[in-house]
Amino acid sequence: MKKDTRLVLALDETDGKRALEIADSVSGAVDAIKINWPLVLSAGPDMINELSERGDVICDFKVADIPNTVRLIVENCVSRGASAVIVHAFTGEDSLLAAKEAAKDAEIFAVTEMSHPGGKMFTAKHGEEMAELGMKCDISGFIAPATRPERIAAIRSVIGNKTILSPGVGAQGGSAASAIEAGADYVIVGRAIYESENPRKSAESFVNQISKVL
Ligand code: OMP
Repeated sequence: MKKDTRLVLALDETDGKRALEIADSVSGAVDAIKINWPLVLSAGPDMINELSERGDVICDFKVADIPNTVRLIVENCVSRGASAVIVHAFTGEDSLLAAKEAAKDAEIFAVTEMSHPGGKMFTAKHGEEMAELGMKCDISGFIAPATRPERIAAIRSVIGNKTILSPGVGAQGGSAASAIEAGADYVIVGRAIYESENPRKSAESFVNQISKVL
């Protein structure tokens, strides 16, 4: 995945036509587009193929299953052109290894601690352990919350120079600059871009905030 603007768009827009328009409008301002269930369920999985023709696509299906099911899902994403797949780490070592093996040259990112308030109930308590497991399985990187930058720093201290992508910027209250300063490589932004009147302008404004702290 390129590392030019350090911005990833979470394209949770559910109208397929509008989603592609937004993807085209932010071209060059984002390093990748993250696709999640809302768009895939409303516009179909071919959306992964369509977006992959435009640039890097991260399939955020937060895969949490037994190794065989994880393998089937990851293989499908990669066959459609995805550059990366997001999985949960709490499923344990065998499932994480299955994801890594199925991904081949694509990247696997594991969730350590979720960004919403509920993320503190269970995931935060095991964030470092999940990061350690991800290191053991040699996955590409981790998802850590922009809503709690100190937790990004904590995960960073466990994972050396592996990649951190940080959601929770904008609509969830986190700041792009604080996330990058705490050690994130990329910030993930959804509603604050795709629901804004001018997604391109909004994406550029995040890129600007990020560039000021680099
Ligand atoms: P906005 O809150 O609209 O910016 O969207 C955030 C995006 O990041 C959504 O697609 C979420 O599913 C995703 N996300 C989180 O918000 N929190 C997490 O802890 C993990 C993710 C993720 O894995 O991307």
